[in-house]
Amino acid sequence: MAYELPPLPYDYAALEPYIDAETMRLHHDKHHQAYINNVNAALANHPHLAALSVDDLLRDLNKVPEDIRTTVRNNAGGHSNHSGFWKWMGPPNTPSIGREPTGAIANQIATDFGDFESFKKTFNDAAAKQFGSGWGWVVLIDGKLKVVTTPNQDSPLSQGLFPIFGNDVWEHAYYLKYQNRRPEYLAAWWNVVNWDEVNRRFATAKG
Ligand code: MN3
Repeated sequence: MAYELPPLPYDYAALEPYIDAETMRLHHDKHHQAYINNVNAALANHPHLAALSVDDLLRDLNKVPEDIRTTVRNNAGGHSNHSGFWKWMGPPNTPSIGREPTGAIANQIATDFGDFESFKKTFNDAAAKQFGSGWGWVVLIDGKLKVVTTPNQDSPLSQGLFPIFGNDVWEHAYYLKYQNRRPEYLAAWWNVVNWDEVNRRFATAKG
């Protein structure tokens, strides 16, 4: 069963003014679709691997034959990362989107970072410093929230970590609107974080 592009759970323009419609259209319809096409092509002759969920594939890349491992790491990673990304964002100025975190994640942020501002600063600093393309992530390590980054489309799943949420700092995620101003994009992005979805994933991370 080949992987398929999940529909965006909102309109292309829904994240305006923080993320523009044209960026969303290209990012979802072209970039995400390309990762899916590439991983499907790589797995075309490996039905036992293609039968796995994309996340299970990423949890153990050693089971992927060496000649396609880098292609799978990059493109299955791209598929998994973006599938989560669309869902942990949502239209600003609607309940549980943007503003302050809610629920269990709010308490965990307060415990581990003191307050939301310190947490955001830690995340934004790490993501701003990620050299070239990559992602900033929030994961749980030994019961504490940690901010980590990965290069390219590497998934935290391949390091045994569950990505609670994260932000895409590839230029394709922000260049049309923010050009080279990655820190401005990072600051604006918090306005579209879907805290209900983050709380669902936080519960999964806790197991
Ligand atoms: Mn992207």
